[in-house]
Amino acid sequence: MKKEMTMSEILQQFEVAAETESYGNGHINDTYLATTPRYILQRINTSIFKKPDELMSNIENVTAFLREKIAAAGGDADRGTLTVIPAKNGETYYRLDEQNVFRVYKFIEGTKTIENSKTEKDLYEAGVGFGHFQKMLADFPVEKLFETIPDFHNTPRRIEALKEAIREDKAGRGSSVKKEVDFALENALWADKVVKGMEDGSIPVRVTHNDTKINNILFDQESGKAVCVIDLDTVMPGSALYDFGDALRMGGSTAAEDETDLEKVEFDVGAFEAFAKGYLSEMKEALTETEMELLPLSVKLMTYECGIRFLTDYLNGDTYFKIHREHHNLDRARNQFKLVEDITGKEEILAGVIKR
Ligand code: ADP
Ligand code: GN1
Ligand code: MG
Repeated sequence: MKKEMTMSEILQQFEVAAETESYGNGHINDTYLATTPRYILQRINTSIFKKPDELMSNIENVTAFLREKIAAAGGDADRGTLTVIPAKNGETYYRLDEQNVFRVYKFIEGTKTIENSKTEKDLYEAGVGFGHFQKMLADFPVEKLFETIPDFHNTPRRIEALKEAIREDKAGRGSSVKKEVDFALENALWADKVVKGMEDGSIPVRVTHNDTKINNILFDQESGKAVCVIDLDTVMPGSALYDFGDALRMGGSTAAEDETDLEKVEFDVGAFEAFAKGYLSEMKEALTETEMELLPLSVKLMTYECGIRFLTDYLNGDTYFKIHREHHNLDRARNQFKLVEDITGKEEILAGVIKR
């Protein structure tokens, strides 16, 4: 930090008096738990989210919109969506300096996140949770949203970024990842499918979450039902296919995203079926025929895209995703590419599941 301030002093800017400890397993922001009473304090990653005011405006608008919807349906809005605690200065965040921008949320009690070990019931509930989230936002005024990360799921642009990273080879790692680079480029052929469809109008543009990892949903500790979709930093115009595919990228894998024993990394058809059942119980009426058909492909696409993002970051010297060991991003990329191969072999089975 340029200026020095303890986390407790930061919290005082939100009129919260509490101690803090590090919390959660996110790859992007620094998350702290404020104890007694409990709040979530986050340092927004401003090298990724360059305009925190626009980011927080999105979150304020989306949560206010969801709050009304949930209350109108007789639900508990304090649990069903995030509550932003404003800072003393009246803003929704506190800026200490350019690198240190903080926000506080109410801690949603009685919930848990699921990292790796997940059951079919968890996946069904996650499908309901993300599907319901998307359904509630169907009539959100899209013109109110800022694009917090431009071209976030523009897969062809992600491939261009990979090519640039290969050319620049900033970290001198290019020669060690030839196999992975070849795999990425050989598979680039089908990767523009969703982006093209959105451009030519055959795939509708919707308000989507865009980061539907299973640990971005809070489940009720007792009933296991989805309570709240969190990590709203990337809520932007997008495709329903992004949210469906991204959730199964992690939710459908038999192993963790960074498992290095690739024998253990497979795509679980049962998990796919369970998630799809939950998701379609909310979204079946809203989806077009084209979207339905592309559900299996979306899983392969989002897994592939994430793999090339990890590989690109590895080539760039690990500047985007947090890493916890040497070659972590390369391990993640290899893992995602193994999953892509496995999904490719199962595409017909997945299409059969959706038909049923
Ligand atoms: P990142 O963008 O780094 O992934 P998240 O917003 O997903 O950060 O938060 C990281 C973790 O903190 C979540 O996976 C969840 O476990 C926990 N968390 C975040 N917000 C809340 C909240 N309001 N109540 C309870 N837990 C939360
Ligand atoms: C990041 O923030 P987190 O950990 O929920 C990333 C996602 C990736 C994911 C891979 C803003 O998600 O796009 O799919 O890591 N979020 C951002 O695990 O880039
Ligand atoms: Mg997260």
